[in-house]
Amino acid sequence: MKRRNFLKNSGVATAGVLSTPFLTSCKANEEEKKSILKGHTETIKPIVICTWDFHNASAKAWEVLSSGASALDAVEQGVKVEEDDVNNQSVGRGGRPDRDGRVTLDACIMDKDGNCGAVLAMQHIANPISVARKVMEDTPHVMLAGKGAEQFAYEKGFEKMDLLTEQSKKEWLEWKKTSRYEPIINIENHDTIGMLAIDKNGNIAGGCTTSGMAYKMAGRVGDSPIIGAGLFVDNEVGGATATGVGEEVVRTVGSFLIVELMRQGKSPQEACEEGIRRIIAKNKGKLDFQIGFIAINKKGETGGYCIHPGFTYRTYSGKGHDNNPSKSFLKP
Ligand code: SD4
Repeated sequence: MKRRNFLKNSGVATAGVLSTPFLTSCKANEEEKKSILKGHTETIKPIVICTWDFHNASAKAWEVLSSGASALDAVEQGVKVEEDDVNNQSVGRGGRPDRDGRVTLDACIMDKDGNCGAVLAMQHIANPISVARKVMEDTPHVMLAGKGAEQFAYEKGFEKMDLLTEQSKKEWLEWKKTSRYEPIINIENHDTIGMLAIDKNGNIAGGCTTSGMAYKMAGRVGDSPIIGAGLFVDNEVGGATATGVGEEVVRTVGSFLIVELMRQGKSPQEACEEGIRRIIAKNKGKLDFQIGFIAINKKGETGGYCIHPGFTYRTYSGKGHDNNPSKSFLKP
């Protein structure tokens, strides 16, 4: 029987379980092998996705991916664009301070091999994502917090900076007038960037960086630098990342959950929806906060879901550069 017919009749092709050992044991020519494999493993790659309408960040990541560099380089360079943008008051320099007026930054990064690094509540350093990468690559640890993270950054050559801009200071002083010193839990004002990329070799990496909840208590850390909560990548399956009220994402280990749901066969969209449903179930009807998840699987399929309408996410691949309105649990 000709090999093509064997595939058709055996049902192997339609079941999508074609294995490489099977192929190597056949006497098919190279071209035929390639086309059969392509049909069964076709991946959209390279591709980058990120939370919110971060046009410049996704464009930067795409530029890095297009040059042939790794997904890890792409997410680091991509999210750095937002860290450097003082007009983004949820990330990097220009971020809103804690209730005492201190800007403290959180970030994490994860590579195709499950290596990861994070910095928590770090002051005076403009690019926490790059410090997180150094933690991953140059230390035996995963997380460095506070003064230790800052000290490590100086040792690695990062510059000391004042992260509080005039604009963020002005708003904080305004907030203090009526705040009664309470942190705010809001629906608006979330601009944390979580980014996931697949490079030309099909490898996945992710990064997430934030200044956290505006006017938080000193020392408060949310989900964004917590591997499994604000970000998770498994190179066999896919990746997920979050924005919104971090406490709720931590309580469900949201990004890890979404990746595991994809491992069990859910699409990125279905997995994000289930991730949000778990949070809603835990909150018993109290939904005065926003969470948005995005996810990508190994094939480059993407999804996003949130509680309140308004969340969007960017995708950039050979198919185009789009800002996608996310479906939401609550309807507009
Ligand atoms: C946090 N998840 O610290 C972050 C906040 C956020 O846009 O997403 N802001 O909880």
